[in-house]
Amino acid sequence: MRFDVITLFPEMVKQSAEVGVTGKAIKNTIVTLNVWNPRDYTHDRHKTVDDRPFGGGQGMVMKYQPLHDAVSSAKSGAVNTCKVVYLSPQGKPLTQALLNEASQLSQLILVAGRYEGVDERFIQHDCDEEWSLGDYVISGGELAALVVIDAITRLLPDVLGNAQSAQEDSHSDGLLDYPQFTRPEMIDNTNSVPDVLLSGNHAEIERWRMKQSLGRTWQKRPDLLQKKTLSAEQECLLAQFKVEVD
Ligand code: 9WO
Repeated sequence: MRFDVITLFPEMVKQSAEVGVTGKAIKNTIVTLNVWNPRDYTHDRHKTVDDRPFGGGQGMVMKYQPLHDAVSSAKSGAVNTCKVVYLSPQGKPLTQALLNEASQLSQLILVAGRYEGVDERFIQHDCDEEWSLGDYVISGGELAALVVIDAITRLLPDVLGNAQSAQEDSHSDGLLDYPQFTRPEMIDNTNSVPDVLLSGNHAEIERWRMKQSLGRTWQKRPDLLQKKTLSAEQECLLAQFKVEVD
């Protein structure tokens, strides 16, 4: 899969992506990452990428033409399926389901805005979608683009060592993760690891983990539970959880 990021801070995007899981995927050529700086597509002496907003007001807006030309360059290679996405708080809330879908694309062009945003005509004419990470404002779209790249890369075949691990993640089944423990068994002279996890009974461990996932989702994110239909066994485990917390 190919990612292209339109950004005034190409080094920030490149350097961050070269760390960890995304960095490994780039090294192994499972993903390619290109960055395009709108400043390189300006034609004036001062390399102007922003201008004052029509109608007045605070701050600056990114100009149409450098953004348009940067996206055109990013589209130059031949690919099957490509989407151009602008990252902003006005976008569609990003979900695991949307990311799963996007992981099927051959190219994703992510546009990171700065200042007070971009000329609206760029969003209308040049972008296919607008995505939001959540209802908060950050200083620019770069960190959002990096989140999208990270979340999609880990879904690609052969990226995570264990082919199953991305499927087993929190949210892949619409439930929160169960609690995890590692050595030592005792902290502050208290044996605080649930006995079942030390029992070696794998069927029981699986049932306990499902019960914890259901219970924690019920406690912390009841909105997620409302969207799901539970199996008879899951209903039973959740009922047990509720009795045990009482
Ligand atoms: C800044 C600003 C300052 C004064 C008055 C109004 C203002 N609006 C903004 C603003 O929203 N700036 C954005 C910064 C412009 C687009 C890129 N920026 C951005 C993206 N901030 N937050 C995001 C973002 C992206 C995805 N998900 C969550 C937040």
